[in-house]
Amino acid sequence: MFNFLKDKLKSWIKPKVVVLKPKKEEKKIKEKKPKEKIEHKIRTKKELEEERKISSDLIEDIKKEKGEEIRPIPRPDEIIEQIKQEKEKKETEEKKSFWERIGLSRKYRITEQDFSELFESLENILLENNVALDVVDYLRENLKKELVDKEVKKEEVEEAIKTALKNSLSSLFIQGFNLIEKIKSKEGVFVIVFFGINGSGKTTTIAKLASFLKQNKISSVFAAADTFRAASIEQLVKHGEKLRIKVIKQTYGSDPAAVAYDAIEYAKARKIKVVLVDTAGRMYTNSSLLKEMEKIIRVSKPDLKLFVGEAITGNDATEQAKTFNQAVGIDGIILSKQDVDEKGGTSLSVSYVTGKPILFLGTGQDYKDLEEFNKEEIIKALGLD
Ligand SMILES: Nc1nc2c(ncn2[C@@H]2O[C@H](COP(=O)(O)OP(=O)(O)OP(=O)(O)O)[C@@H](O)[C@H]2O)c(=O)[nH]1
Ligand SMILES: [Mg+2]
Repeated sequence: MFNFLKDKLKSWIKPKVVVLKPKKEEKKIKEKKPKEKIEHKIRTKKELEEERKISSDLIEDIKKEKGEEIRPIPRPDEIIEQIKQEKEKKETEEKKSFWERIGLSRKYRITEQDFSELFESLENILLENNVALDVVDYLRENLKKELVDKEVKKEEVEEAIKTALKNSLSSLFIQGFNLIEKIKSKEGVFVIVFFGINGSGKTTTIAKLASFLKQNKISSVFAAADTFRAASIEQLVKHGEKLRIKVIKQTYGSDPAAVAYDAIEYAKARKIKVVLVDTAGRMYTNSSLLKEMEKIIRVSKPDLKLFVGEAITGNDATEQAKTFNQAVGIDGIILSKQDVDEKGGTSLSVSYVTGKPILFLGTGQDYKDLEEFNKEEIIKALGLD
């Protein structure tokens, strides 16, 4: 996870090689030099000697008169040369990168211009790594507040940027809840319904979660409410056999809400604590499947509606979560396939965009590959701890 992003953020905070930019323009300034010098050599040698003599005679006269040491008055060509050098120096300064500018002073006040320059490169890194646009905008404003006009010692600049980034990223995550405690605190059966698009990992996640609940001594039953996709019921039955968990099922094409209802009744009768309702994958553009989803919710009155999205699909997963949330109001998010997502932008974006917490990360295909979401772990994985 974050293999790409971690390295990029590291080099953003501390550039390994400082390169003057843009190189080409700098060359141009250097090339200009000899040409302009020639212009000032128009005076003849004789004229220059005369000028110098007048100047040194004048100095001698003043010395005699005032009895003190004075510096010769610069000649016009010297003044022009001096102005040119100062202008060049200023231009070179302006072309220096933020890091080089900082290198010149012991204390540094980060200006808006510094920040824009800094953020431009960060923005590219974030977008390349699937961070949603809304999140990039939020980070820009947040970092700006923390960094602009901040006076930092030269040796503390990296730390200040790192801390600001860490704080901004941390604030992206909505505080979640402890699922085990939530389940235990409810009297009677606790119902969780899982939604998401086709193949996002719903059924596998349900099996992983049942195993997690078992470890916490919480019993569960599966509701095979995906009566739509071929072999979906058999898939859940297989998990049930492996985990020794009862599967409540009907035939393909039957009403998913009725399957969920049966499973809840079964759980009530057998004092089973949790009902895990598997549903068919659906695109939010499919209105009949969306209606079906609403009916499952109406009938089963779930304690939690969880969205399962694939981390690897990046902005698509973030958009799906947003749309499912608008359609049914999700309570939390599980991001599957985090193990194959090198970029990590979905986990940084989805909570901020939906305003809902990420509860678990799917990190593989085994039952044990379900991790409780912890934002500190994310910050650590990004090398910002
Ligand atoms: N690497 C990896 N693979 C996963 C993870 N979660 C699920 N998968 C795999 O993703 C594929 C689809 O998973 P399912 O659980 O069938 O997905 P689904 O959302 O139920 O699919 P539909 O029922 O067709 O909508 C399977 O091959 C899973 O093994 C994960 O966290 N990491
Ligand atoms: Mg499924």
